[in-house]
Amino acid sequence: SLPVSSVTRRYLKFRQIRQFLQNVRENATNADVTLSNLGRSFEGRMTPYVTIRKKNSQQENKQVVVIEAGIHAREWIAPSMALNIIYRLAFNPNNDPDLDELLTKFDWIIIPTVNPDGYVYSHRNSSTRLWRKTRTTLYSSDPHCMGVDGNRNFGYEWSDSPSHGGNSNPCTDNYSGPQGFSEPETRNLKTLLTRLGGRVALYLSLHSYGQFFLYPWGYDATATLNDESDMMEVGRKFADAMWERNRWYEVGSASQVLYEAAGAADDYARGGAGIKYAFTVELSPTDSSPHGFLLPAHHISTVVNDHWPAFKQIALTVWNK
Ligand code: ING
Ligand code: ZN
Repeated sequence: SLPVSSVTRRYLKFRQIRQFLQNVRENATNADVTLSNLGRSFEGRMTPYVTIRKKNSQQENKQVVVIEAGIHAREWIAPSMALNIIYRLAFNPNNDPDLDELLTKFDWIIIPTVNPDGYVYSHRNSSTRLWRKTRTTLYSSDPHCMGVDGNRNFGYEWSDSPSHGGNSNPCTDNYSGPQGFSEPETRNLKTLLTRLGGRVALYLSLHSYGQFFLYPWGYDATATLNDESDMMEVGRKFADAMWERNRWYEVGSASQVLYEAAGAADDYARGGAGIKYAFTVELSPTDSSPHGFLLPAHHISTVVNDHWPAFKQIALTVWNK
């Protein structure tokens, strides 16, 4: 079977991700790990997630860091980053002295593939590699027009208007779905956040690519947060930690730095679930890289090594605020 350290060397197929997570649950040395199911995807796949807690912790209502990835199928480095965070928390392979503090302060809930159907489809062959959406078949009879853009389907200020970055045409890559939370994949996340109530201190939605650290609002560039300076402060910590590794990140509101996009996960986390520190991270490579979504697997280890200090830094920053 697959050694757990393989997550730093290759992109795992969905079946291998399930095996990896089972392996982590059984063999974790540094933390207690539970493996649960977020719910089923459109095609009926279980959506695994892990809860990582300090060993033998009795405390039931700790603050939580939630990290989700893979809502967009082709952005393979995002699930890879999520799996690597799981690996580091569960095994502490580099004897990182910060881990005790990170597990004392937070429980960690990590969902590496929010859109398992899309992930499987993008692994099928080279002609489907760049698939972005889910694989819902309900809204068109044209086989080229399957799926919904999960990051346009969350039900906070949802809109399918192109003037807010959505689309009502199922044949487009940013199809918003017929209404907010029409899709099981987004409803599954909503259920988790509702159940966690006020415990979530930090919510991170992992995507690629471009090296952007983004906060709400995505739905409208004229809507601004009343606590934008707090968001910017966390973003600067992330960007400064990345700069130490020679990677330049731009920080700002999604709609102002990139483009308007109604129905994104972080807008819902903030506006619907009431989580103050909700962000989208557009991981490497940069905008100008020739690789884009097709980042070769030999880059995984440097990307995840370079990013881990920044993730640690912002978790500790939100704790202190
Ligand atoms: N980019 C994000 C997208 O969903 C984004 C950018 C995130 C915009 C959050 C607004 C809010 O289009 C990618 N690469 O998916
Ligand atoms: Zn994305």
